Amino acid sequence: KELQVGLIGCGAIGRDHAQRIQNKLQRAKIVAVTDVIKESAQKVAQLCGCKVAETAEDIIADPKIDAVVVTAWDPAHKELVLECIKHKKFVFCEKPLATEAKGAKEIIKAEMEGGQRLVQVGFMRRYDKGYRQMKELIDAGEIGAPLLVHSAHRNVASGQGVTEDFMITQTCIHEIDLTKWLIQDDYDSVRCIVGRTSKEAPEGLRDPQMVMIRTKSGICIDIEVFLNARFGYDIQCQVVGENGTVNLPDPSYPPIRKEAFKGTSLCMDWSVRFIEAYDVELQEWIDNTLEGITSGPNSWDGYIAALTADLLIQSRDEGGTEIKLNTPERPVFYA
Ligand code: NAI
Ligand code: NAD
Ligand code: ISE
Repeated sequence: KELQVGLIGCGAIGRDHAQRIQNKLQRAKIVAVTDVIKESAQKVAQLCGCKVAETAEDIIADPKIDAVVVTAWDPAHKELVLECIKHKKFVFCEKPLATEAKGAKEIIKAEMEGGQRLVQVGFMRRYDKGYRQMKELIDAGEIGAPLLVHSAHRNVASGQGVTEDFMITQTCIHEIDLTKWLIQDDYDSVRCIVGRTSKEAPEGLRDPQMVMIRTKSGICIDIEVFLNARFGYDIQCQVVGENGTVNLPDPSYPPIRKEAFKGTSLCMDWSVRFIEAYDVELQEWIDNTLEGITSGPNSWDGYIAALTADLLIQSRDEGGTEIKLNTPERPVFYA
């Protein structure tokens, strides 16, 4: 059997995911795409040899479509996912599940009332080989109990229309989810501070920002979010344990020696940095959906990430106060 997929949002990642499903992955076919900008949908439909649906609702309500991929921009995710739940459609939604915890909570409520888990959130770093290797070493006790986590999320340049809130809800959201998964500990308190802003940052965007999180067991996490780092798309993570440290491996590029220089290139593009992770996450989603099950990051993970993001924004806007999280208990439904 082949999963019949409809995709909503034909921008940068929508185009990639559509082609990935159509040409690279197994057991699924993109049958329809849509976008609020008609030409974007037409371009992707042409690349995939599929039809353009007039509206997102046409895709979600189509009985011939088994499952939906949401790659629209962040503020559209909540309503689209709610609509999928209403129609009992499996949905892969790019992160964030919702731009605020309030929206994510509505999704949780609707999904639980429907009695079936239908949602997977695009936290693809959990599928990255490097992070998985780190997790295996930590779980095996190789570095002893984790004490500290240092991370950096550096983009080459902030895209058009990026706001300070997006820095948390769209960018840092990856580390918010990933770190909790990596060290298996709930968050207890959060802070976000801003200092000197880079002259490369556009008007009105305080960039970089520093996020600090303390977990329930006392692990201290720092995350640098820097959207205009210019030199590369640079994702760093180091966990410091009682007996040693473990680092996220950099992507592998061949060492070059030339003109009195020795070194390796840096990745410049987010869409290739985790390219294998996208493939693994979506293939797993396809295979599970065909079996009528879900695994991987679910709505509860999306909700906890959104809750953490809300409080980080509040902390930043209050000048960096430390705020308690009071993480709600994970319902059995999402165990
Ligand atoms: P984009 O702006 O290039 O594309 C978004 C597209 O969605 C646009 O074509 C827009 O017209 C369309 N759209 C927006 N609302 C819509 C709606 N209600 N119905 C139909 N189409 C709609 O953005 P990009 O970079 O492709 O990001 C899309 C989503 O993917 C975002 O939520 C972003 O956070 C996420 N993302 C995740 C990444 C990851 O590493 N997991 C990487 C890049 C993006
Ligand atoms: P984008 O702006 O390039 O594309 C978004 C597209 O969605 C646009 O074409 C827009 O017209 C369309 N759109 C918006 N609202 C819509 C709606 N209601 N119905 C239909 N189409 C709609 O953005 P992008 O970079 O492709 O990001 C898309 C999403 O993917 C974002 O949520 C982003 O956070 C996420 N993303 C995730 C990763 C990742 O690494 N997991 C990477 C990039 C983007
Ligand atoms: C984008 O949406 C992503 O998800 C990328 O992974 C991230 O690095 C970038 O900052 C976001 O805009």
